[in-house]
Amino acid sequence: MSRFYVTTPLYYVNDKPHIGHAYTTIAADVIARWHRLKGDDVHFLTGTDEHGQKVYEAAEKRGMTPKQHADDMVQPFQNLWERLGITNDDFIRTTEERHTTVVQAVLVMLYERGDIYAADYEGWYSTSAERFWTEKDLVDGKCPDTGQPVHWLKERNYFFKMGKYADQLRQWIVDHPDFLRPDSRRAEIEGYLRKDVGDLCISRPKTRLPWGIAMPFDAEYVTYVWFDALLNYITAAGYHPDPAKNTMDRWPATYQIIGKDILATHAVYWSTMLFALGLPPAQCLYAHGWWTVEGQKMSKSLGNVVDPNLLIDAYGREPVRYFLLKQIPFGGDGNFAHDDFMGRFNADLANDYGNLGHRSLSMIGKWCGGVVPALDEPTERDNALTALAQRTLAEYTEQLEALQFSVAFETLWGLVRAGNKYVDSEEPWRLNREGNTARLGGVMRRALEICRIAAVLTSPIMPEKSVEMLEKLGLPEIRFANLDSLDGLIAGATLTLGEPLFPRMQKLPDSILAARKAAEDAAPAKPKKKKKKKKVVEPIDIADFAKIQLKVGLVVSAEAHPDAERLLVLKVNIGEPKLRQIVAGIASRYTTEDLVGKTVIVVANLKPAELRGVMSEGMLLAAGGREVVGLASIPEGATPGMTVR
Ligand code: ME8
Repeated sequence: MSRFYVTTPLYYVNDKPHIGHAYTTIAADVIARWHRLKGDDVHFLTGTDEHGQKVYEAAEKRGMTPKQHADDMVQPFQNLWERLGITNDDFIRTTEERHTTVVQAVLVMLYERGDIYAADYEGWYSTSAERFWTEKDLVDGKCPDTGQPVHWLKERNYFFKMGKYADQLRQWIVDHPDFLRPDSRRAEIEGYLRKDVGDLCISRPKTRLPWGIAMPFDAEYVTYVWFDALLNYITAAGYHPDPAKNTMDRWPATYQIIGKDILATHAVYWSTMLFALGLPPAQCLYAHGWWTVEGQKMSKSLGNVVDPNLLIDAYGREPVRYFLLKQIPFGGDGNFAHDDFMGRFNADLANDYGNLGHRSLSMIGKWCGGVVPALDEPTERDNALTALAQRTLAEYTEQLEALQFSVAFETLWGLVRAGNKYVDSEEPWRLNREGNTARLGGVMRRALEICRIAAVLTSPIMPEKSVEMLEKLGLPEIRFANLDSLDGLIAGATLTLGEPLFPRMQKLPDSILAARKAAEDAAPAKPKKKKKKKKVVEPIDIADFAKIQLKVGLVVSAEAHPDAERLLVLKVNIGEPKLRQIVAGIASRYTTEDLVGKTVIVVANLKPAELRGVMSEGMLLAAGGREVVGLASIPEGATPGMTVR
């Protein structure tokens, strides 16, 4: 029996959970359920992050103390996990004493050892944004977030010697290629670690933020929320820096699942904190991608935040669990649209899986007495089906255990579709007509066996539907056995036809249509465009055109702009000794991963300009206006630096 420990982030209780939170938690639940099914000793931890500025502000807005607010807001999370069938073994709140006392003990230990020290921090402080900025962050000398004035502030704070452990982390990543997944995330952190890693400010003066775990060696300060919250993964597992009080036997975690937004805090802050405690990082830190909704970023102001409760009410919890993990490869970004939901539900669940069960059961009801038929002597086609089932089990296991959920389901659906094809080509209706009962029974039995395998293998994602399917097949429970053979049912057991497992959806439920309309109505009205005077484009002569230097460029790296969602910051090789940094407004069309390795056309002699605080030394040619349709393409064989004309 192997030990398996999986964690989700601790979600902030500043607001209610949405599909993004549900996504991470469902993924962790599926992998936890899978390992339990296999008989492993599983521990699954989730919880809530209840300190910090965000929670403090949310409580203030509601006229509550932060603790009252947290006690209230933790409930929508716990209720949602119950409604989604999440089987966490523990739920930690960072305001619990089992956590706060250990965080304080860690702080004392690191302070006494010199890994935490006090120092003065100086910088531009924005009272409106309640944070420091560097000189180059400022826009016209003002706060880039709020546009309000900033003032120079010198503040004493406590720092964790993060930089001291940076080399250990660099080496760890080299020695443990499976630590940061998927690969693109490892590349991102390797890039981050190429720069100097400074020390981490881990305190906040109470005068600025009174809500947090008190610094045990200085009553004027609270602990920075990230330093506190990250420790939950071990405080919940029984860690204590005093060996006499330490009961932790679960670390390192097998999987820590997070979203890509909190990759650096986990890969860098958390790993170096663990090194300071003499502990290894998790075996795998997996940062998945980002959901948008109906093509837009989810945000309160757009009124398009999807409440998972609405989806559960309208579609049922298990199709929701399936859809979220099937729709996008785990690691990539994706878009949630109700029409896609209906399409996938009907194709995968109603047509493929549900229909294989329903049509097989109804044929057996009509022609084979409604009991599990006996197997007959296998033909070549039957043996091929068995071989496919064996391959499916092996591949499905490997893919699921690597958190490649959508790939694993695709593999399994390959078997389900093969089952439907098998029924079509064996023509049970013909066998019945011809009175070939032995073969008819054998064929239908194999179709049912595929339903059994699909039901067991999907049980981590749709457990109730699996039980329902297995009951129809005359099996009392989910058993992880005989999954590589088409001989796991009990011949003669009574079958139940009942209702189809997933009745086809004819149209979107009314509640969804109403919510979608409400979101559209709530969306801020787009400002009416002033009628622009039609620009008259004056012709230029060739000499003017010749002034523009266009070059072939190769995108070497791409990252999000720190301050503008529409923009990406690229490093482009245009055949010069130094890479060009180009800020391009193409984030609505391209992800950073799309761009690396792409050949583009660069306007190379444009005057450098600062775009939202980041210097841009050129421009890319693209089709479209503000909404980019695509980058101008370049034929194969063109190399960086080549002139374009
Ligand atoms: O960051 N798409 O909490 P948080 C996919 N308290 N996943 C999403 C998402 C989206 N649009 N939006 C949120 C915090 N998530 C800290 C973590 S851990 C010690 C402290 C998911 O409430 C995703 O897992 O902002 C992301 O990492 C997490 O919610 C952030 O939750």
